[in-house]
Amino acid sequence: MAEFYGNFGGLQRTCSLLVVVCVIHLSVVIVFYLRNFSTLARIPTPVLSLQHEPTLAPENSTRNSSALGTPEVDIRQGDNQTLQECPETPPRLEGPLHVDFSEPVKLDKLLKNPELSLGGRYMPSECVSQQKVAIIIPFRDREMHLKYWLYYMHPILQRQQLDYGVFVIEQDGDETFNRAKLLNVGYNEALKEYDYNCFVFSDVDLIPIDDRNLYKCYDQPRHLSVAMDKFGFQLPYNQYFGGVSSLSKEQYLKINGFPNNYWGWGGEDDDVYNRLSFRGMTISRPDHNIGKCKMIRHARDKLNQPNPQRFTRISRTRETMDTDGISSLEYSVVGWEKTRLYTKIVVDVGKAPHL
Ligand code: UD2
Ligand code: MN
Repeated sequence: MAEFYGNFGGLQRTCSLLVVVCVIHLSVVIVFYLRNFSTLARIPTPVLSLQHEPTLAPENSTRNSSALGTPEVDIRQGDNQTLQECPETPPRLEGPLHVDFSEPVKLDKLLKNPELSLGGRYMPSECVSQQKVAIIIPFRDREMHLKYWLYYMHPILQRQQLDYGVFVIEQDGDETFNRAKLLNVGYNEALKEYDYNCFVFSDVDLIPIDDRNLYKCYDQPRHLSVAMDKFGFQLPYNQYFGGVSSLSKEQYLKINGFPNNYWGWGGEDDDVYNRLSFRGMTISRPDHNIGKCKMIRHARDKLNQPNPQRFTRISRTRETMDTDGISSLEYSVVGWEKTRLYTKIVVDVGKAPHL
């Protein structure tokens, strides 16, 4: 019996010890639980809110995008809300617009637009754009035209809810102008900055006069400037692909980009048309009313005289397109400038061969 009581005393001590250990364990668990709970409760909104971040957000910033695809939701709005994909038809479009080149325009208001980031970058704060659009402008010595372009185009592109960047590709030096090669340079340089999957190639002197003409990409390569005032608001011919056009990255690569060997005015747009049709693509266009646009009147530039080789070159697109294009592009960047309205890249594209 004494032995039993002795054992019982031991058992009692062990049990008490066990109870103490359990109480300590429970308290530790409760303390940890409460601490984590209060941390979680503090996480909420502002951390992820980039909605009205000032202009220097990195170009490759926080989008939760898939490889090429369009992100379906965005985490920029903090308050536990996710952004939906932008609608097919942007809700703030105005339709026909008043565009006038007779009065000078001022860019000061645009330069203060907090929604534009350095480099002429914009993405809507209210939804996630379906595409990432690089707008490429071939350029030399057309400051006044560029000013009009920026003045009219930024508000239009914003109403179109595009995630876009503007690239002005300026040919350095005083060699003959090479529009198509500059466009290839623009494609290449834009991709170094952001995961663009759509490219709009636009003359600096063309403005759409209806904002329903969306500057984005379609199932087929798109010709956007279909009814120009300079052609009496008609297409000059069915295969015409000049002015403003858009190609997805995939469409552009399928044709090996644009030709690099058209020096001077003319023919390069027809070569691009040939490339597209040789690769089995067709041209998509907005309807005639929506596709109306205005060109700023100008004289032929001194260093952009009609290219005498253009007709022979156009007749040989099929043989040349696989070797002359983005795959054979050579140039060097001479300088660049970023403002809130554009990224300008100054390039040496080489010399026209002497005839
Ligand atoms: C037509 C086409 C254009 C192109 C060109 C033939 C239209 C509206 N456009 O334009 O897409 O096929 O014929 O090459 O029909 N540029 C400069 N500085 C220069 C020269 C040209 O910036 O010194 C740029 C500028 O963006 C200009 C573009 O190249 O808008 C086309 O040159 P253009 O405007 O002189 O030729 P245009 O109006 O006949
Ligand atoms: Mn022009």
